[in-house]
Amino acid sequence: MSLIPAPVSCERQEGFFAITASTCVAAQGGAISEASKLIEVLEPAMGFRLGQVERPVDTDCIELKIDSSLRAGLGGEGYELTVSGRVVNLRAADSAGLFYGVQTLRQLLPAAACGKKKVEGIQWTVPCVRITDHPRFAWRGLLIDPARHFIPVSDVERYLDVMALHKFNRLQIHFTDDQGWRIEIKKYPRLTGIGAGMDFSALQAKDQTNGPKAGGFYTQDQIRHLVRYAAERHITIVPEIEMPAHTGAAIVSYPEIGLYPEKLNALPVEKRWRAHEGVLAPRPETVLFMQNVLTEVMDLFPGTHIHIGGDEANIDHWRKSAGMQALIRELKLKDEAELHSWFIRQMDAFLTSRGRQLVGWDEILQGGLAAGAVVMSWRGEEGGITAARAGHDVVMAPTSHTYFDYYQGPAEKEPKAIGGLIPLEKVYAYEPIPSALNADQARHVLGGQAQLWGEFIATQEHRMYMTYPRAAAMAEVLWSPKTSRSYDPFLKRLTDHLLRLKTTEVNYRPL
Ligand code: TNX
Repeated sequence: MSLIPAPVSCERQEGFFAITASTCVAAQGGAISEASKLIEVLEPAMGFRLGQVERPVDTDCIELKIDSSLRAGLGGEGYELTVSGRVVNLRAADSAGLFYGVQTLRQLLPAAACGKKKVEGIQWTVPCVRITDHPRFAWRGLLIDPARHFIPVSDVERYLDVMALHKFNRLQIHFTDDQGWRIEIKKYPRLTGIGAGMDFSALQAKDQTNGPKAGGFYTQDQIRHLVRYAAERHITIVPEIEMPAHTGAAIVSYPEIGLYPEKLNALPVEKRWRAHEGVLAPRPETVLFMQNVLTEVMDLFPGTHIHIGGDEANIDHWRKSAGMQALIRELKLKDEAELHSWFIRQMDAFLTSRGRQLVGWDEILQGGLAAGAVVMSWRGEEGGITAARAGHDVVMAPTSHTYFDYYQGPAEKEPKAIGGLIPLEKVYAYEPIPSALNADQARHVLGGQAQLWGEFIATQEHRMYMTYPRAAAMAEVLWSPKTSRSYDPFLKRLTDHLLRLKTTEVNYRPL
């Protein structure tokens, strides 16, 4: 029984339950769709489809049941799983809890159950257990970066599949950056017409790409499909649209939102990539442009949180621009830093008035924020601490422990990475609640997220190699009780867990 992430409590009992072609899955109401998913996910490896029924029977039956009385103790994502020799009982207050209970059930089966091909001659047994489980944190995230290297839809689907097995519930997608704009916006077709076509990363630094071309984008239909696909796995996709910096691809496509439209418009597209200054000119027209983009983004993504980036703005470019200096005076602001926070607040007010919550990297803290904004702390813990003390919700994502684009072993033995060193053990040791926070402030820590920035990652194989097994460690950091965290027992469980990843055809980094 090598469960990852480890459950809150698990008692092993005598005996086994065996799943055979005659086992039925019983569910009613809100449990029905989760029962169907269970049947679906077991079918490829087992080679048979379990029958779905309404009423449970007292033998050879897996019952999934919504029980709202569990909410007080377990929340919507928690569950109780009891396996006896005759029946399996899975109960949760919500469908999310049933889904996570099913993931645990999959892990209780032989590793072969995770595979996509039929396996013969195997007994599909589940050890008898009593498990009570619920997550420590509400935000259990990973980030992928199709802006730097485009990620085909089917690869995003596989990424979501494996996330689900680890009980992650947020996937942030970094759709836009200097190197590419990857999301169709109907009002501004050149964003993808031009901004998605260039293999800018190859232009910029040849050694950053070693695979297929970086170009490509998601149509709105593909986005809707991915949102639905993720939701079926109880994962919310958090879209990230970068501003006011990391916006090169947008500026090349629409020079009028940048600092020097006259200069850029005079150049052919290919030449613009090197001539633009990569930061927006936050004139009223530009604010409107980005708000129009966000309107379409909100239509596509039903989740509360919309990420607007906000990091690494080189405001020196504003200092040197006569137009931006005039804008600062016109808006009665003090300097470039105030212009940055003024711009973020425009977006904040816009999203808030439409019932959404802005999320941004910790640079958005400078200059004050609306109460609803969520801060993602990446330059260490400081941003998270300041934000939580000021009453903002925070997601911890520090470069020290959660940057999965960093090396995970000695550089000479690893594929080329951006730098750094974050081995498995370091990820496992991460504590998302900064010790500087008191209990009240700590409640603002929604959870944590690991970042797989894509500058150096061009293929799905490499993506999986960088993600696993570190994401298995991160999953446990974010789900399991702090008190049960212990590295050596985790490593033992991980050895078994890697068999599951192997049958799932995940190209994880060997221990
Ligand atoms: C910093 S983290 C960035 C990304 C890069 C990453 C590389 C953050 C908010 N900005 O744009 O891809 O470092 O590690």
